[in-house]
Amino acid sequence: MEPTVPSPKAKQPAETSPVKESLAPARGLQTGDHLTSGQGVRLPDTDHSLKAGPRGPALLEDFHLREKITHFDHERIPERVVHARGSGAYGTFTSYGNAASVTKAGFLADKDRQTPVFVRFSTVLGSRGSADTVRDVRGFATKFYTAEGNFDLVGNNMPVFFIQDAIKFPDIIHAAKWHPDREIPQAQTAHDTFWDFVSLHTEATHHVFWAMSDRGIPRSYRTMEGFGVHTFRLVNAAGETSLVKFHWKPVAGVHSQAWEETQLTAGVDPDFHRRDLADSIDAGLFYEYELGIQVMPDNADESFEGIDLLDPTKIVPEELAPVQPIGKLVLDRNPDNFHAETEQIAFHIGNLVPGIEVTNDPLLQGRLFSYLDTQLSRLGGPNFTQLPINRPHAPVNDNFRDGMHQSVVHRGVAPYLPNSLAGEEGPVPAGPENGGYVHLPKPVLGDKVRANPVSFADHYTQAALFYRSLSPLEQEHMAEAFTFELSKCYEQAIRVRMLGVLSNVDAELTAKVAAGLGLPAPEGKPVLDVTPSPALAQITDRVWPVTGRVVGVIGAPDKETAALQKALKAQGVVVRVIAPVGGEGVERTFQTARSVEFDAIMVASATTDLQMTVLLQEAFRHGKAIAVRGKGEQTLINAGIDVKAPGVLFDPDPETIVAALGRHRVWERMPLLKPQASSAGS
Ligand code: HDE
Repeated sequence: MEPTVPSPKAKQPAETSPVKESLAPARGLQTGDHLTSGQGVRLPDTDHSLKAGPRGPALLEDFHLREKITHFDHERIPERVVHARGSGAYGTFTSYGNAASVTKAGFLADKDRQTPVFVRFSTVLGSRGSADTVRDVRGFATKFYTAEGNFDLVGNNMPVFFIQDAIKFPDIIHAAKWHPDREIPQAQTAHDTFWDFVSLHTEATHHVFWAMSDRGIPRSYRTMEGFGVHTFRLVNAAGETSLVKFHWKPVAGVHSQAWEETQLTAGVDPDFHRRDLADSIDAGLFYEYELGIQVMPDNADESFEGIDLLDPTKIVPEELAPVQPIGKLVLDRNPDNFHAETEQIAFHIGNLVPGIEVTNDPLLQGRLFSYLDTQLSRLGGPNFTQLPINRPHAPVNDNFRDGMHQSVVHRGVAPYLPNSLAGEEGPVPAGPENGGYVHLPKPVLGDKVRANPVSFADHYTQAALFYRSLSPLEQEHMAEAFTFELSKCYEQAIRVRMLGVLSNVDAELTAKVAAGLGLPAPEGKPVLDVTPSPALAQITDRVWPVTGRVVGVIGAPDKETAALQKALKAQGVVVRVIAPVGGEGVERTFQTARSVEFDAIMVASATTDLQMTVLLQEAFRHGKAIAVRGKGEQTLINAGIDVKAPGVLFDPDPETIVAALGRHRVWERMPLLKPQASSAGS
């Protein structure tokens, strides 16, 4: 055998390398590099934990470490693709019983029937960590754990939607969320892609009007309406049907933040709404709403007073079909664990009970697919219905088997139907006599096409109806909101196109927004005849309950101020003392307090502190009542505040403060704060 001669190539590497290893320039992995086996990143020598030997066990042997770290590595689940940011609470729904005439659903039909619920409120656009107070639609999703199974009313705080057809949902959401290149902006619509889409897609107009109104910036979840948006079909015990829209009416009324307040709050307390919900429940100041329904006859063309009830961009004005209260919801218990309850709750509008049916609204039909589907990736498989927060309170017996995270140990050998082996244990399909859900038979007529009916075509009349139903101040706010948002666009063409859309709704609004943008107002074809719906205005003379409203008291309270505070607390008002430094009974210091946390201020001592000056100026500008006691007047004068202005209350009794809080803001003061036209050029 020939002796093996080592090849010259194999001998060479170390010696012939032109650069000594220690001198090689450091180069991390770069895009385009491929890792081959054995070519890894070398760990630094100081990483003792990874080594076997006297200093510690090898990584694979240390199962404590491995289990702990492995679990930690997987603590996160995907956030919701929309409505990622939210918070929730448990409560009880009590039925008034008057809905029995329209539905056989026991939780609505039986007088005084109490049903446990979980409600999750949310914003739509922002990620889980985004601020609560951004301008956005709010979700208002309720899971009723009824004796007949779960019913989910997955609504919003606005009664209409951007689109009429489910296939457009990814488009509107892609356009409204961040730009995909930089992932900005977070949680807001003030950017090009949103306005590009809605200006090209005019069926969004009515909804955009709601989003730009004060409804887009609620004061708290306590002060929001909720809407089922779609029309549902209710069926009573006699099998009679009606078309119905669901409404949540807040007992505290509908109130909003001022736009400037929302922006400050996003920095001062990004958890503002979440905190208010949790703190209020802890303090026994529960959130309350009435559930109401608008009932319309179930006619052949599914329309009412010329309004197509299957069009989710349309409302039925309350003046045409009054909202009839059918029950009351009280939210009175905070979850114990955010992840297990608020994050893992899975709503699905297909969670229906006998007596409540869906309609052929094309948006609603699309949702029936999406809500189950999305949970598969969010909650990791089909058994999310077994999670405690999602489990119905009614018994479940079905042939669903196996799958990831199956926690039920099913017995029996025959999970199929028909079978002759399961005997008593069943299950068998339940008929109506056993409370089973049986879909109402409905004839289907006409051609199947991908097109909207002609009755969906009017995109402007109801936008005008909404705008013209608002109080003048709300109209002003809407003009400011449009101006702000469009000013944030980079593309002039988008602004111009959106002005074109506005001009087909209302000339006055278009003129205001155009003036703000420094652009000519197009003439368009504004809606001429429309009957306003006063029920849509939120700034009215009505005085609302003050439960959970917050009054900040500047200065250590004297005896009389303390008595005043006690009287306010007795009415459910939260009183927070703001003092120069912390101490007994002090909840905010001059350094930590900001005006946005309070609905009214009481000034009980004299100070020239700069932060208090800013706080008072903001409170004054945002129309908050300011009560003055003792040397407090000097503090206002120091802050340059007109002590004779409306809503500056000297030595008020508790009733005067409650009355001011009950109107939410001192509306009379707001127009006085506007720059006067005559002084504009001076
Ligand atoms: Fe949703 N929506 N949606 N939506 N929606 C979701 O479901 C969807 C629509 C609403 O607190 C997702 O579990 C489609 C209208 C609320 O957990 C997803 C369409 C209304 C919540 C989804 C709509 C809503 C969601 C994301 C058009 C008001 C939060 C996570 C066809 C009536 C629920 C999830 C919660 C959540 C899809 C339209 C309200 C992806 C496809 C209209 C309040 O399934």
